[in-house]
Amino acid sequence: MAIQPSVLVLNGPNLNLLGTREPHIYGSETLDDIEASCQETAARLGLDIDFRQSNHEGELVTWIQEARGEHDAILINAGAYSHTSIAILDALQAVDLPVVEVHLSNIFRREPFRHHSHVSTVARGVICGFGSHGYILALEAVARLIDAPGAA
Ligand code: CA2
Repeated sequence: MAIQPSVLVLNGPNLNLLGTREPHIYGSETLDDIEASCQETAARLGLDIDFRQSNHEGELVTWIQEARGEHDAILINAGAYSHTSIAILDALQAVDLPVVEVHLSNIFRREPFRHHSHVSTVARGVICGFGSHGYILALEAVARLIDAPGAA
């Protein structure tokens, strides 16, 4: 069987707490639930995914750097680092892979400090406000961008 395109799915700080607190903002699913739906979607789309979470900016930067030659695209919810991290922005720029950004909440309906995302300045597109379903929509967008076998 042919090798399938591979997508690195990165989740930033505090997203490991999903499903335990603030369900009115982030929904009641855990990050494991989201990974399971992403794996199902990836199988349908003919993609491999490598799904990870870190609370550490440097670890996310290292994973982005290491994606070169290993993955075909990056899907990222950088959490609060979206709004603050030039280091993650620089790494995404340097790796030169298509980037799709996702947020569970609609960051534009929230506090003004969430309205700007450094990640958005390098992303091919952004999906926000649809809760965990946003990850599915984002994977479908990635599949199209990289011509995955099951892309619509
Ligand atoms: O809406 C999103 O996906 C965010 O990236 C989530 C980040 C937030 O800083 C961004 O502005 C928008 C926060 C993730 C924190 O997740 C928690 C989950 C449960 C309990 C507490 C925090």
